[in-house]
Amino acid sequence: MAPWRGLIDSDYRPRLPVHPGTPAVSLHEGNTPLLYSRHLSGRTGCEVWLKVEGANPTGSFKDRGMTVAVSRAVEAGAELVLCASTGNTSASAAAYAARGGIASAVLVPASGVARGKLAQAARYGARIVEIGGTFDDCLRIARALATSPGVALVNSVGNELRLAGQRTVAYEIVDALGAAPDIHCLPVGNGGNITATWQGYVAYDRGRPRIWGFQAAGAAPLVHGAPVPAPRTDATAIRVGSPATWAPAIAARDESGGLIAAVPDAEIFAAYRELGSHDGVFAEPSSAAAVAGLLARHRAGRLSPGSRVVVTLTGNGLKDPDAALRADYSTTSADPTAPDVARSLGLAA
Ligand code: AN7
Repeated sequence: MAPWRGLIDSDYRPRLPVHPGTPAVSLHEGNTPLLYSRHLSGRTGCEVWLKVEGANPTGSFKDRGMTVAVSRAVEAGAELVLCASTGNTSASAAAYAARGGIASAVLVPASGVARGKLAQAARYGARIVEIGGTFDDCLRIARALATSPGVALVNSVGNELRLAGQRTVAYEIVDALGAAPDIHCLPVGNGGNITATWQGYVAYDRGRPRIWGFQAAGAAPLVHGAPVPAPRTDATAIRVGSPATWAPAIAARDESGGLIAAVPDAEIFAAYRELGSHDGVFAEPSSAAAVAGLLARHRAGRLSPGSRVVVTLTGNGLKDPDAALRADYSTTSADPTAPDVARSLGLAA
């Protein structure tokens, strides 16, 4: 079998907005695992699959769009890749800019970016600007600066390059399952991913799932139908009060016969723990919002038994170690002797 070389050099290339001369700036993103979840299937009476986007090179789904956006930025002679971010976009943009040999600058809210994501942006060499405001403030400023010469804004809002790359997640799922699932669950922040995922199924034309999007209850503008000035949730990736891709996200919901619903943080973090301890998949809290939403629909009797469901786990749990260690876990200590360790583990001597 030929080795995987990333999305631009894959069979999906004809579906991506690249030219013969576009340099492929790639970290071999895509081709992520689609794992059957015995635990969630058992709990819901459905067939539940996990699309593990945390297995991408920078640990989130953002790499799918970033390979396209940065390849085209390099082709166009850009000197600086710029983005606003709740964390994952900044990690991805900085990595692909480094790979493409150009500089990057990331605008992030001064509080609320998970530490692993900041660590990534730092090590990929981004100029990091911490802004005393929300993600929505960062995006407003990034858009204002995007007209400067040599700057390539790589946020997904209105960015066909990013969306085209992110559509590939649907192609991979259809290719793996042989058809579209009945339901596709995913977390929703700024609205780009729900838009691209839906458009991907439509473009691939082998069935259309209902799209079920989930926002954190304290940051659920698409559910309320109005912006949330001070969005609140510990799932920081989706702490967005004014989604820039608003209308297309609503269109994805409505055209698919789906929904966008809110899930409280307590349920998000319960699902977060459950995924790790029952499925061996460590996803970040925002990703777990999609699992929490699926379980809530099941509890409410709104999930038809036997449905085939795919859940996008958008980001890797390692990105947010503080969240991981805030959730309950156990350690015991022992002296450096086998008998004492046996005692602390309750093993027979
Ligand atoms: C793990 O990094 O917006 O609805 O700036 O990192 O397309 O915004 C991240 C979003 C879900 C929501 N899960 O996707 C950013 C950023 C994770 C994320 C979302 C994000 P969108």
